[in-house]
Amino acid sequence: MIELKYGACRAEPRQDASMQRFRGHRVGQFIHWGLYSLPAGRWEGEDVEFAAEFLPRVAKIPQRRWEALANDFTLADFDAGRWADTAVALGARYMTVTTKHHDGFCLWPSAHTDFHMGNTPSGRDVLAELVEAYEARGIDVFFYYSVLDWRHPDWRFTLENDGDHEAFARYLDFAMKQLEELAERYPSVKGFWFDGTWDESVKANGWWTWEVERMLKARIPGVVVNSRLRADDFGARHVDSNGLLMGDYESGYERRLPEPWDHSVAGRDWEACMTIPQASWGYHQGQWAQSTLKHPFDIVDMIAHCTSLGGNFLLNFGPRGDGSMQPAEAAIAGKVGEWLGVNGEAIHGCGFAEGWDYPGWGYFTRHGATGDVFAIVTRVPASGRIRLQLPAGHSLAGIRLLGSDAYPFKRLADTVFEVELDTSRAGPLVFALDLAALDGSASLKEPNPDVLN
Ligand code: JFZ
Repeated sequence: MIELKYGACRAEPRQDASMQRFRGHRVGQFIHWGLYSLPAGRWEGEDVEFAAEFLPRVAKIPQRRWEALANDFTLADFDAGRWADTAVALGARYMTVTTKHHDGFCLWPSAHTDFHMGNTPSGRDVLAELVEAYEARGIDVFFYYSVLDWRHPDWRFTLENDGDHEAFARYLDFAMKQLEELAERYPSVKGFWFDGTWDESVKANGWWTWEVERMLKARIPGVVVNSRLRADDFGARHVDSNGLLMGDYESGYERRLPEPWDHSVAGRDWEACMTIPQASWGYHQGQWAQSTLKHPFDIVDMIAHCTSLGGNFLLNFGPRGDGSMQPAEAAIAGKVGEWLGVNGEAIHGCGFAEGWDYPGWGYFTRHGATGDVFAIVTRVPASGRIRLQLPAGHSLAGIRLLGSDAYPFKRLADTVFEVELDTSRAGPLVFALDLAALDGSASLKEPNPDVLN
């Protein structure tokens, strides 16, 4: 172990109530909304086939013209309650919203810049409205904050000379003040999701990322912070120079998931974030994005995949410039939520099922409190049948199809069982397994009359 002043704060996952609550959520709603939602990937009549929130950089838009978008950010069709309703429909337990993205525009009236919601025609504090609407529906709110800031005069990508060092020190001071402001104005926030920390300038200031984590934790008891914030004394990111995770959970899975058989990731908390179109976080109106929307059942597959490895899944939404949700995204949320409404007991509060090998046809999950094991079938084999391979010493007393009843199965060997799938049902099937000790001494339930032994 090398001596680190700004490394990980602990070696093991947090076990306090706030962390356990976050861990049990499993499904969250990510929201990217800002001035980029107005042009929505199109500038001067041309679609720019790149993430919509990168439009000012990719299309090299002059700063004045970008700032002028604030005059059109009228919130003509914005209703925080309607957004929160889509999160409820999705079955999300938390929501993470972009308080400030790379362009520097703030969704709250910040005292430390003029580039904020308060200086748009409505002058409304969108962040306050969102916190209120989501929390009224029992959904935890998290803040995304980009440390990278394309607009601030003191931002630096690299630190080449004394002038850069001085400017960047002022920038870090500004960002710290904004974060203190967010913590003070919205004290019910449950966590922070940092982004834009990959540049050399930030990596050379690991102390500041450590200080941000400390400050937030001192001000907001239980607050949860992602690993992407952090760099250590030597500029190592996410994981410190001793191999320990910084922040409270790993947030490096972006538009990709770990291999489903990679059980090593289950040892720490993590979250994957995912776009609904192929590659844009902000609303992109072009065919390029609109033709690549993911099917709700493929999203269900990803949710099950993450849960089975002890991770959360944060599904991104890009509301439109007028504040309305994209109807296609709202519809997808509804379909995913319909599945979760029937099968959520295999997801919420569930995680990695120790001892259960990865089955090619889907995933096993286990509920943290009850110990119940679930089989989630996302890839139906050509035979229409799956094999349940139980850990040594276990037997199967019965299985139940979620949203239905006891379901027939066949014993092939002491710990191997076969289930013929009802392929007439739409969406991944989930079976709750009623396990018993192999010697029969500890059968948990009455013998199942449907067993086709
Ligand atoms: C960042 C942002 O640039 C993007 O606009 C969006 O907000 C997203 C959630 O985060 O993009 C990233 C960040 C990290 C990686 C890739 C894209 N990464 O670690 O591979």
